[in-house]
Amino acid sequence: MSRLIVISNRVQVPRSDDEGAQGGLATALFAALRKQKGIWFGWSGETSDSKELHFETNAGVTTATIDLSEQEVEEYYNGYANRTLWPLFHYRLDMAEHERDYQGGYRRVNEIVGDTIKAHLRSDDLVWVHDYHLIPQGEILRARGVRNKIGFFLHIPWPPMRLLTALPQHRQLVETLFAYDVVGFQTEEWLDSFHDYVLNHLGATIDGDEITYKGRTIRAIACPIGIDTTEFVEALSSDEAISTYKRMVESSAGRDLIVGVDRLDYSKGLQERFTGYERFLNTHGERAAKVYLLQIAPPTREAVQSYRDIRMALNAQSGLINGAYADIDWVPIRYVNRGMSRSTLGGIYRAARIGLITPLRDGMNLVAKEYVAAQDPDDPGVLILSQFAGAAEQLKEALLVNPYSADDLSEAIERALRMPRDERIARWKPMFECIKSQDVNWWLARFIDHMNARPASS
Ligand code: GDG
Repeated sequence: MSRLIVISNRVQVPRSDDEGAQGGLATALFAALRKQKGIWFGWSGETSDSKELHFETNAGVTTATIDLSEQEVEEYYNGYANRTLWPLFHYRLDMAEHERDYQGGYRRVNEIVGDTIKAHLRSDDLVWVHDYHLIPQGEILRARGVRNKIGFFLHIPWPPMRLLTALPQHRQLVETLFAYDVVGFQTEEWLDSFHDYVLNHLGATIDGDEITYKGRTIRAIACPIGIDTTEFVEALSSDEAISTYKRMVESSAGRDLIVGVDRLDYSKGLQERFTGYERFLNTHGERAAKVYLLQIAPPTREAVQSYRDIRMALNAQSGLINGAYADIDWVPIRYVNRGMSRSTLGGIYRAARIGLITPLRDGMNLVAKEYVAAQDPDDPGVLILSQFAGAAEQLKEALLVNPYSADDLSEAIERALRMPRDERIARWKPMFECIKSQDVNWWLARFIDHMNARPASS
């Protein structure tokens, strides 16, 4: 079997007791690399001027990391990745910043990564590049003579053509994708947007999965990422998950728990969620006092101003709602700004009558899948899911809502609380079957199969 060489922005080896805001990408990649031998390359998360590669093996996964300089982090990571591409790809043209320095830093760091990795590649390695931080990596490796099969997977949405054209040099960026053998998206919707761009803007030709442009043919597919469902379900029997579940039930004092878990990010729709929940409190007085919302939101990317802004806004909003509606023995929102271990999260999900997952835009959203995985099959809770999360393409039996509409959110909460057990089971079952059959191993195997099916580069 070929080695799998994964390249992603951050290399993070999750541990079961990890309390950080472990991103979905890291969680999934670690599970993937445990199945197939290889190396995981990327930034260590540290800043220094050294470009030495550090190898380490943890729980069967070998990682190789480099540090970046402060300027590189600022231009590549905080700049082009998180101030330019992230907002634009999440349909937030208003928040996207366009600076030449960011673009230059992005290119430079991608070249550093390519130079570093090239020396460690064997001719039959499969190379798999991840996410918006590293879009041009395939082209950079090709320019250094790498002939291996190289795949790219985008974890976030691919924006509609008209939005993408607001990015200076969008064409050059998209053209770099033609250096890969396989390009994967989370959903059919993002794949459609990509098709629209390459067809109507580049003049490429599309034939089924294959796209040909300037003599180069790539395969572009929708390949939705999953969670390690079996492992997640098993972890629910851990002492920590069980004691968390009991603690939640006790501290709920007969009230229904609504849970949200999100990195503190404007794409996750937290302000709109709080507004929708407030609408529910306001319009369902009697029932409202019998529920509470636990929102876990570990801060991320705090070097970027818009992330500091959203944190301040949510502090104020949760304070206002609690001030207006709380009673001497009840607060409507428990708002927690720190990470929890995965087992603790499992216990919380299981105790929650409602999973309220309402991003404004999300490539997939793994929390929705984790919530489904954690439910008691005989008495499951209800998933309320944004129609704009990639996960909505698979989890069709959730209560799908428009996250921008406070009325929609309020009505869905009311409906979920009233939902009889039979209906909850009938909705939960097909969702569980989906996340069980299309789990992280399915995702990995499907992507790798597509890579293997490509002809070797001549
Ligand atoms: C990107 C895309 C796509 C959260 N808080 C804690 C914690 N988490 C874990 C969750 C989940 C993961 O982080 C979050 O994954 P999401 O998919 O919900 O969101 P992003 O981080 O934005 O991920 C997204 C994903 O990549 C994968 O392709 O689905 O659309 O934006 O696993 O459980 N984990 C721990 N403590 C926390 O407090 N341990």
